[in-house]
Formats: sequence, C-alpha cells, structure tokens
Amino acid sequence: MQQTLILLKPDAVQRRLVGQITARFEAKGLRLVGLKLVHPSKELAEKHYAVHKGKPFYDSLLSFLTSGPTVAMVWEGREAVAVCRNLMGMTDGAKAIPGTVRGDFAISVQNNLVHGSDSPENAAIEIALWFGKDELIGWTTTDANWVG
Ligand code: D4T
Repeated sequence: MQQTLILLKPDAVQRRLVGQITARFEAKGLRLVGLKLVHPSKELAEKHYAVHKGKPFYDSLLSFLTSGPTVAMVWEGREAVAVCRNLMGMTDGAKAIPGTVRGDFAISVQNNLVHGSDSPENAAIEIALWFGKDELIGWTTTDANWVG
C-alpha cells in the first residue's frame, strides 16, 4: 500500500475548505493514517520546498506556507500518490479541470490549496519531515472488502 503526504495549505484553512477537501480524499477510498494542524516554521517550509530554492517564486512560496496553520495529512491506499494528484488537479488553478480540488476551488498558481507528494520516494521523505513515526496509525477500515 502506498502512502502520500497531503497538505491543506494556509489558504484552504483560511477559506474554511478543510472539510470539503478532506471529504474528497475520504470518499475516494483512501485511508487516513496521520492528521494534524501545523503552523509551519521557516525551517520546515525551506526543507519542504528545497527543490524550488533559487526559483523566482521561492521566497513568496515560503511566506505563503508559513503564513498560518496548515493541515498535514498522510493518506494510504492503492496508487495513493497518483490518486491524490488526480484528485488535486493541475498546479495552476485556472487550468485545473473542474471536478478536481483546484479546478473547483482555486484560480491562482501559488494559492492552490493543496500539496501532494509527486512520487512514492518523495512521499517517504516528506512524511518523515512532517510526522514522527508515533504520529502515524496503521488500521483497517471495516469496508475494506467493498472499497478494494
Ligand atoms: P505542490 O508541490 O504544492 O503539490 O504543487 P505542484 O507539485 O502541483 O507544483 P510545483 O511543485 O511545480 O510547485 C510547488 C508550489 O509552488 C507554487 N508555484 C509554482 C508558484 O507559486 N509559482 C509558480 O510559477 C509555480 C510553478 C505552487 C505550488
């Protein structure tokens, strides 16, 4: 089973979209194994977005991620990384297809509500960055035989 890190970024929290967005991951059939509200430090934001260091939007991106509380979640399931990326939609909210989180709720590139790991390898790194091992809970859903 794959795991992936999902962040509901500060704009999702400020815009009171946490419930609606989380419901989509739940309804898809993914299993929630970690969840917490974090006000990210600059150090955490720098580590999370290290791959973007030096890009023109980097400083603005750090200010955005550290601007307020973020919901950090770990979701588990079959092909969880790709499944979540598909649910999120394209990076630019203006181009994201309706039916996706960004397609339905975002029109900005930076303020695009969600982050999702882009590979199982990066998911493992990002999960370790945001969660301690004792903060993740392995469990089985009672409807596992029906959801698959
Ligand atoms: P994340 O990493 O947040 O899930 O977004 P994506 O995987 O969809 O997009 P990304 O890594 O290319 O960009 C990370 C983050 O930077 C913001 N951004 C991106 C921005 O503010 N300006 C830009 O020009 C780009 C390309 C949006 C998401």
